[in-house]
Amino acid sequence: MRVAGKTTFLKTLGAKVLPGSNNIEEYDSFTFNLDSGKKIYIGAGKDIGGHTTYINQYTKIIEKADVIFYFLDIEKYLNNYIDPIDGLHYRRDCNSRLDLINIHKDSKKVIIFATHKDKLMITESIAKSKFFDLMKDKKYSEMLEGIIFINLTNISETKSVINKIFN
Ligand SMILES: Nc1nc2c(ncn2[C@@H]2O[C@H](COP(=O)(O)OP(=O)(O)O)[C@@H](O)[C@H]2O)c(=O)[nH]1
Ligand SMILES: [Mg+2]
Repeated sequence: MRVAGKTTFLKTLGAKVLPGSNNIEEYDSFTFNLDSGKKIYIGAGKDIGGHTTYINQYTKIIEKADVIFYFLDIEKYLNNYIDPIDGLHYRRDCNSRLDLINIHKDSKKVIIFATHKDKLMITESIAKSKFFDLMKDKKYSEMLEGIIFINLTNISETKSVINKIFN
């Protein structure tokens, strides 16, 4: 999703993101060193915006990926945010992307980040149960089971989550 924290996450991983054209920024391959000593190799790529125009590239992006990371702003999701400029309904927009990922993911691992958890006015466990309740009848509800609630502006929290995911 747009402004959910994709670039923030990529930078915490260690990508050196260079500005390009059309809202697309490029980065070279790099490695992330896990606390265990293991290294994760991240291939060069593009940091594209979450704007709807990129939705038609989702299939291609998913096919090329080894692991799929999806970022949504949980505060906007739970509060049913409507964008004042384009009128997009956050939930609907988010759900249609989840559906698309679910359709094309094959056997790939999908990791879903519920970002901006620090903006919630309720506890994480209440937020989680509200979220699961909203999603319980979705075709992709199983894909959401391991959802990670996170504050991506907290670098040590993010690094610890990365270590958990890849160990
Ligand atoms: N409070 C808070 N801010 C966040 C979080 N994740 C990202 N942000 C902020 O949200 C804005 C958009 O993040 P960015 O990484 O550029 O989103 P992108 O459009 O998905 O690449 C930036 O100002 C980030 O600092 C979070 O978990 N909590
Ligand atoms: Mg970005």
